[in-house]
Amino acid sequence: MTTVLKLGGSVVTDKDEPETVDRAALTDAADAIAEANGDLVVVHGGGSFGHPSAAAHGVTDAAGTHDAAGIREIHDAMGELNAAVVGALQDRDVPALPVRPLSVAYRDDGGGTAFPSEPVATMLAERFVPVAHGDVVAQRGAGATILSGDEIVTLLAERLDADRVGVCSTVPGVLDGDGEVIDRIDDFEAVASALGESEATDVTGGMAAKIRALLELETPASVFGPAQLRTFLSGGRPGTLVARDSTP
Ligand code: IP8
Repeated sequence: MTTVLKLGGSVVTDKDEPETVDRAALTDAADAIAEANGDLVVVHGGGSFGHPSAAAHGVTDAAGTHDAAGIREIHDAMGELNAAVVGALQDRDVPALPVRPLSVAYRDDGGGTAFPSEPVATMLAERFVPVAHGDVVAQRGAGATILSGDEIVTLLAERLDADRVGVCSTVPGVLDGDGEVIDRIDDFEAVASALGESEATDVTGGMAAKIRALLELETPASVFGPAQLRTFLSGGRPGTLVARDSTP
């Protein structure tokens, strides 16, 4: 059983304070992950680490830069957060290892992304827990652009033939216009108007982009909040199920 879990950047960082880890939230998430069984790949977002520095350098998933110092700054910020996540997991005896996308992933001039999954698959085979993160990656013809954690989740879930996909966000699921959790989404247009923009600086498109990407997957995905992480990791389907067909 292979599970790909996204820890939202806003879950593990204080999104309003630049480059600040939310220690209590990270501790809770690491405790829940330490209790989980089976092959697990963790992917975390940028939160107050990646997004402000990407915005400062005018880099998004569509707008690139050739400014090597800026690219390094974004990558270093994400490296700092990745070290905090890997460290919190290793403190609980989870055999977590960092996976740094800038060194392995890249985009072609049409924006198609390659993320070689062999290093991650080999880590899983050796019983490690790979921890990847949204990052800045080289793109042919554009310098470097942002590769979101959500896109990494979909790429790895496909390449690793994942059995389960979970996206842990700050909200308990995808919310409708009245603030209620939507049980299931199988069509983007049906929920598009309810999916607002992310409040803090988010250079990769917030919840709408997440749902679009998850609907591309064959494996159904669950979107839920931090309080439901244990339920998801123990086999439950909390929050919103995003599934493009009638898979139960
Ligand atoms: O928070 C973006 O990852 P995301 C990472 O998953 C950077 O969109 C570097 C902004």
